Amino acid sequence: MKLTLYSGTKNASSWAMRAWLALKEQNLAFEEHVVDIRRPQRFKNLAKIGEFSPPAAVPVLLVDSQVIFDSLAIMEFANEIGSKSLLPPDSPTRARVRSMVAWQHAGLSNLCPHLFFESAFYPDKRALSENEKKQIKFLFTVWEKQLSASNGPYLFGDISLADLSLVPTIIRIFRHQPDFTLFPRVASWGSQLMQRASVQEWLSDADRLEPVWYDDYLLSD
Ligand SMILES: N[C@@H](CCC(=O)N[C@@H](CS)C(=O)NCC(=O)O)C(=O)O
Repeated sequence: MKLTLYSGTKNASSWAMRAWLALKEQNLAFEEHVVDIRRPQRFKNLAKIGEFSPPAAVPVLLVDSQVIFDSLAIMEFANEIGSKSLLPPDSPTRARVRSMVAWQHAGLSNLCPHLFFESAFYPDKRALSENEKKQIKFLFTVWEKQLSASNGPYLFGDISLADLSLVPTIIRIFRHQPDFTLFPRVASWGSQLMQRASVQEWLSDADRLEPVWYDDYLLSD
């Protein structure tokens, strides 16, 4: 079975990162094609993806000649064929992991459109707005509670798709110096996640790239 991943520019493609992480965490060998999704070449490059994948977006995984699109489907596929399990063994907990993943996939919060992935790689970060701090506090409260219930080190004990799907969100929040005072478990969970070999491999490439600048960043919300 030959796996070919059409990924995206590493400091701009949070969705591709999720799929890529799941494949790496499962030790699956794959050929990677990084699609340059920066403007203006983005449009021409994604149109080419549209020739074989209906959403014309990345990530896309080819399994031999079969097309799997959407990060979530790719993550689930990696979980199924890889050597370990990224979902817990019991059904209710497995469903709760999927709840977290689905929440993230459906947008999670109003944070991401303002604190976009690209901003995690800007050399100079703006301060978080009061609204962003409020939303981060809410997410941290949810995660702290879950980490306390599972006793960590990851959200549901062992690493799962829930943790991997949240990595890009963690990166953009953690790199904007949030207040961890009330959230020690979140601080250590996020740091541990960011130290994983797979995440470090992606970040070392992403950090070397020219930042993808959007003026909107300075408007916050
Ligand atoms: N729901 C999709 C979202 C994919 C997505 O929006 N990818 C971005 C790059 S990170 C993209 O290719 N956007 C192009 C477009 O939406 O036109 C997934 O999870 O894979």
